[in-house]
Amino acid sequence: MFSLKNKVALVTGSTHGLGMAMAIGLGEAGATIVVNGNSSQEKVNQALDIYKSRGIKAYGYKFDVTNEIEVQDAIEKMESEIAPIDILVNNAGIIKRTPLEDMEVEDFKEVINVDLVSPFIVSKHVVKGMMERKQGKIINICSMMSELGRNTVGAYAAAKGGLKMLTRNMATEWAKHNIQVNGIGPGYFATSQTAPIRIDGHPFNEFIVNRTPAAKWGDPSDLAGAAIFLASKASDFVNGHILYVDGGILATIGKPTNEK
Ligand code: GCO
Repeated sequence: MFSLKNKVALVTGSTHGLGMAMAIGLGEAGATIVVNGNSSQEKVNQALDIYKSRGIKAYGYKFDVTNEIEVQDAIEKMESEIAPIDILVNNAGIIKRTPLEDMEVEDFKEVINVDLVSPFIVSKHVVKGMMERKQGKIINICSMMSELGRNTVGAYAAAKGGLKMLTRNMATEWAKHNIQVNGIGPGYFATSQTAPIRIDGHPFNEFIVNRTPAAKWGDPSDLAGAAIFLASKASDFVNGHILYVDGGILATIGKPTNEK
């Protein structure tokens, strides 16, 4: 039920971090992984070496998920060179931490463009093949900020809140084609994106450990199981669901700092 044997999974932003961790999980469940990054072909090739060192069949494509021409060309290329895309994980994303009143409009738009518009762009070009084949899995990587606000991440919260509703609308429109669209909402994970707010002694580091019932930051490998579930037959009747992998943050109002 959880096997992804003979499936092809495209994971955007999978040269490092949470994208790589989820893609490794999908690969270890049997999927062929299509790795994407936009920084450099070298980075994509370095990532391919990591996947292959773990016995995962992987191919790499450098393209900008916000550029519809590049996306369309890349998807046509990979589907002719490899095989149709069975599983799409829209993971690529950025964050800019600035108080809203100080944020440049261009910076706000860039966050919305990468974190909300690009999942629409990539999904639009992958879903047509899924509709023809009458099957497919799309997983949008949401966030705690799909549900909660936090100082300085207003653009990111707006994008991830929108991505939650885009996920539900994709599910609404495509479920009849046997395409399941769901989301994963990571809690706070130890990645390069959170490194600046995770350093020892940083007030946010202590805050998150205290705010999380599991009392720790997540390890990227903790997301693999949720990705495998939503990519596999096990979730064939799950539509429009955001699966939070957050150590319990959303289950609680938290506790006083002096309470154990
Ligand atoms: C922040 C963090 C969060 C996490 C994640 C939580 O600045 O609050 O970067 O945004 O990265 O998105 O789900």
